[in-house]
Amino acid sequence: MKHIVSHKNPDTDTIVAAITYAKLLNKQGIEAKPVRIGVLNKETEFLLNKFNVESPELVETLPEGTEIVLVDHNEKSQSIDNIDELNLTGIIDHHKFNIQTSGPLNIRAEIIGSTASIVTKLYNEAGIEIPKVDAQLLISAILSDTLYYRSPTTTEQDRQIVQDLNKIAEFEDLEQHSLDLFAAKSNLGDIEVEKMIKLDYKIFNFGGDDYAIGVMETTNAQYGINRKEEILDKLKEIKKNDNLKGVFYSIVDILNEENTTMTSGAEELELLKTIFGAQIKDDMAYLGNVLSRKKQLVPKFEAHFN
Ligand SMILES: [Mn+2]
Repeated sequence: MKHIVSHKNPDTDTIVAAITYAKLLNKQGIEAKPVRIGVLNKETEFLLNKFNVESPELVETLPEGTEIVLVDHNEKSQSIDNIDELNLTGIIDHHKFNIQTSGPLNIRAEIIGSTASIVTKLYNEAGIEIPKVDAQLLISAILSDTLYYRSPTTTEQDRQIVQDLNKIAEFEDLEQHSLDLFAAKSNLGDIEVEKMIKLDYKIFNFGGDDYAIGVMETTNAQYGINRKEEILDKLKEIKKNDNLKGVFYSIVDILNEENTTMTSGAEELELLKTIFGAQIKDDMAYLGNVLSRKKQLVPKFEAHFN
């Protein structure tokens, strides 16, 4: 049984890719099931409830030798804890690659806005009809990962795939659906601050040191900014406890396309000024129209440190 593994701090794209890719394999007569290694975010929870889809099973580790395929990630630090004991046979992803494997594997990687777009192409290449609910999920993941085409990671293919999928999914108003998803994601209630920071959070090695970058994509940036004091305290604490060189937390205002970033200290703030020409005010860095960690934040950090 192949286990389709979504990434840590899962987002809608990785969960939808795991569910729909496992189903595609099932339709091809291959035993497969999706798994997740973290709590669903509010957006994904809303989506699965709306279309009455079961959440992938939550696991911490898998039995030694289990065959796995990674979706929407390829770095071990973002994957299941005992990955080195498992039989990794495939990766479907749209991120930069940073993995060393002990055996050969099937890799499908593209420069495209979402892993869900790639899974749609795999369905089409296999000549297998996409069930309506899967078309609904795939569209949702593409709209989510591209921030309704606002992210610079968006490609013409993503738009075309959504148009084609919508012949099956039949959303009357795609933009309204994206707003519903973003509203669900933005509704954080009184979530504990560390959980909030780590909802969408990745560790990167820049120039030999580990840095963490958390992102809050939201239609209600004020919610995050109002919690500034506790966020700043927590970022310092995480830096110390998790042995990081720096922690960044970007509040991405999806509708106004603005990035406000908080950091674990003054040095990190200074770094943002150097790398991004950020304006610093009230202990926060204003980065302007920087919406994508993958395409805008990480490459600039790497260029700076290398
Ligand atoms: Mn993705």
